[in-house]
Amino acid sequence: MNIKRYIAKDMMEATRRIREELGPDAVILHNKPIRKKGLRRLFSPPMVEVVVAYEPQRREPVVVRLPDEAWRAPEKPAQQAESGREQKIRELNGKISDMQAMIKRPPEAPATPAPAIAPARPVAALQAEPGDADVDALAGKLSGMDLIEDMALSVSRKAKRAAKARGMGIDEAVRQVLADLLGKPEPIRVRRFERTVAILFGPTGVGKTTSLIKLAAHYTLEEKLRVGLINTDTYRLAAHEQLKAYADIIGTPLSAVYAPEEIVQALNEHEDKDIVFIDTAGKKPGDLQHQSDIEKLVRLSGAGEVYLVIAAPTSSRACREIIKNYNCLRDYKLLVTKTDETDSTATILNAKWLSGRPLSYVATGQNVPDDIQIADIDEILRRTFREESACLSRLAN
Ligand SMILES: Nc1nc2c(ncn2[C@@H]2O[C@H](COP(=O)(O)OP(=O)(O)OP(=O)(O)O)[C@@H](O)[C@H]2O)c(=O)[nH]1
Ligand SMILES: [Mg+2]
Repeated sequence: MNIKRYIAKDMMEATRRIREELGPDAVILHNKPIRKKGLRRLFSPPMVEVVVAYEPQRREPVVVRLPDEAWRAPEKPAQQAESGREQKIRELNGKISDMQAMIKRPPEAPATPAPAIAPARPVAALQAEPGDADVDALAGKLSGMDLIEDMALSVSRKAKRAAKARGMGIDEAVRQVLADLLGKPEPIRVRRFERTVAILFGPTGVGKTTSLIKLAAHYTLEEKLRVGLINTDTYRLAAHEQLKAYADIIGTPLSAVYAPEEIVQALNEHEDKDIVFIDTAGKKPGDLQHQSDIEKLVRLSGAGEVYLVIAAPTSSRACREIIKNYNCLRDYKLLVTKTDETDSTATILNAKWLSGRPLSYVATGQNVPDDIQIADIDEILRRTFREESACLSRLAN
């Protein structure tokens, strides 16, 4: 890894030069405003110093170009011409695969937690009350679906009690207990006479940027609101390029923030907007600097809408760690992505149980802007029961 220092008139010029000379994988280590020394400082504008790390073999200029075809609409007869919205959506979808190729993660960045379905724990390990064999068995089934064990046990006990008290089948009782646990989803609350600021956090690669752009596209194209975007993930140049390309297609202005303190100025640039979405870099577990940046971003932005993004194919163990890592966020909602990649609803239930925070959206695929929806509790329950309905029904007798 080599280090190089750049002096430029502003951050935009610096990032352009860095990208041209070192390619998209260069990592900005540090930036600060500087001034010339002595009297000359009075007559010259402030400059910016940027220190960059890069892999030497990547010193060849790398100019990232997207294939022209991704931008070009297929030729159609006049009577079949697409509406502006359809064309934008199609362009967005066409762009996604190019963006993915463009974003090269630094090697140390951990991949999305692998889907891991834990084997069912022995029933004895669940420490159920003695003699309550039905509860034991039910809790065993639920934890076999990779539900957190204490949740599995609590749900089983409550369901058993409810089934007895109300004379209902155990599957119906479990359904009701889980519905209570999931609660009512809380999507973005757009204030009528006030700007709404929404910020998304989450581990690397879970779909923060994609979800943010889906929501931004929805509010711009469907709701016709004035939307602004702010990117704080400016260490990876390609990440900014990703968001910039999306923003250009939707037609929303994008600001870049290089230190949490700059968020105030960036928000001022979007004073006239109805909603401002703030994208953030993925957090690696135990990264204390990142934790402090998160706290600063929330405090300085005054964001009323804070989202923790988690991917559905996340094991219960990883889910527990993620919720713990983000306990610096006091008030947030859960946004679960990649539900199309697994049949399991365990992450939705686990994250809800561990955090106690409301669910907001689920993302169901890579298509922008369509593959996101407000969490549908009935659908989540249907999917949960599709998995284990046979087992639960047997316990009813
Ligand atoms: N299958 C599926 N893929 C998704 C979904 N949401 C995002 N992705 C894909 O997940 C990958 C990462 O998405 P990003 O939006 O860049 O993730 P991120 O959290 O912003 O990543 P970092 O900024 O690198 O931390 C991309 O390939 C997306 O297309 C989803 O709901 N389903
Ligand atoms: Mg991102």
